[in-house]
Amino acid sequence: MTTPSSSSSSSSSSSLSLAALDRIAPELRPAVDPRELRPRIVHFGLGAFHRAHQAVYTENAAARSGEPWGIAVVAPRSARTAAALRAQECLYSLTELRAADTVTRAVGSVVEALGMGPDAARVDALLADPEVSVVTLTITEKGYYRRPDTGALDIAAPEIAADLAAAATGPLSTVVGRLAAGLAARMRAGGAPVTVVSCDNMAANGAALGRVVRDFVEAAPWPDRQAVLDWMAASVAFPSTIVDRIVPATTEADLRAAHSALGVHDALPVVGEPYRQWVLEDSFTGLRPPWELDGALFVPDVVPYQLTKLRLLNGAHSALAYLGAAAGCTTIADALATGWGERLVRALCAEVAPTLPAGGPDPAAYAEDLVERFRNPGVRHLLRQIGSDGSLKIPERWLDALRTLRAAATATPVLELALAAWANATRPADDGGQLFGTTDPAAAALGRCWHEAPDDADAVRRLLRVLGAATLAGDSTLVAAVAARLPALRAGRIEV
Ligand code: CS2
Repeated sequence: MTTPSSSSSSSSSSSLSLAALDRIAPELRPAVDPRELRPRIVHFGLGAFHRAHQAVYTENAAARSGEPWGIAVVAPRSARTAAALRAQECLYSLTELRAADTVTRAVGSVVEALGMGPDAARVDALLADPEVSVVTLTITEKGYYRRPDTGALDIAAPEIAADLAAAATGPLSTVVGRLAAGLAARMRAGGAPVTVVSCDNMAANGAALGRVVRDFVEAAPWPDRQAVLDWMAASVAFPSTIVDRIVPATTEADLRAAHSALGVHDALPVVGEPYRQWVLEDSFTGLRPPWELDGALFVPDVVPYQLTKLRLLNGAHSALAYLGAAAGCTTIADALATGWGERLVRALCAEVAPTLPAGGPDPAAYAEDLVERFRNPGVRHLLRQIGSDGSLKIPERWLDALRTLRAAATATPVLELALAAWANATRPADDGGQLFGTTDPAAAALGRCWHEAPDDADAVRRLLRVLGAATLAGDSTLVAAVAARLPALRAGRIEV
């Protein structure tokens, strides 16, 4: 596969486009020519993370294999982002934020950008197309609509209930509904096998996704729903994966920097740390891109990698987010630069390490790598971004480890401090939002815990129940230990 080069240099536009690639330094051009790719992957979730992660692996896999793996990206909500990407012929740039400098280049693996609502017919056609053999998702934890207590699809959630009611005729607004309907359409169109890959930060993310999609099909008003379920059991794989790359939200300064590096305007640049990792359960059905050519690992069992990443990296991230906010920090690098930041990362990793299955990375070495990665001053990763949606992140990142440790009667001072910092950050602010500007779909319920509780311990108990953690809420020693940490946090004192 060749690198795009001078075909038509006549475009006078100053925005990124295929024609404008001629004006970009050759080493900054995509590794593939998007015109040589086909839409063989459908991706739901047009956020920065996908563009800085799976899209890069796919581009390099296509470039190195010569196979035409292109991605049709679907924006679940913002059709505007899809339109902006289309205006650039699906090109965008990625800047690697190294500690001392940056490197920018254009990425060329996206070949179609669709809005899930306005382009529903095209999305369905792609999902039914036998040439599409892989579907990937980055829709964040809240896109799955799982019940916190059972992990089943929350069919009472208004968006899911509306989609179930509309399932016979559309339009569907949730990715779970759209995907279930698309898979049903695929079965009716001949039923070529397909692999659906959740790339969100949840333990057993493949099984979690398979469960909610099946639950949707079971509850949908389709006469052939049993046939759809039977076909899914035989022909649709939901492997688990771990994706890793720190990708902060793009800022105005990033936009300007991308422009000056490329020499043309890019409305949708992304930035990320140099490090990236992708570990996938090797259980695909049908064709897949040779992502291993770009360093992805295909393994029989992802659990040791997945729990290490979730509990150490994401766990430390969330702890830094809430403790850092209480201390007045803005970014992860700020929190690492305090007197307690590095100590917190190491202490959390050491506390949680005994809960990790054998076969993953060495926790102590992993902790040192995290300190290095989190320190990177080039990465302005906002604590507010990481602290948002805490009610969905905390159970994945802290609570399973906490349950395991408490069942073994092991002390959990760091997780208690982290929980206290989260609880502190759920306090309602005067403007009606959360104290440090985080957002959360459960914000109202969390805020009510503070209004209704007579004291800190009772608030902690209620907050844990909102997380679906009834047993932990009934652990009075834990609740008292968490509550005891709150006064210092309120005063902005971090005592790791
Ligand atoms: C972060 C993750 O925002 C968050 O909650 O913890 O996005 C984290 O940066 C990635 O999982 C790193 O791979």
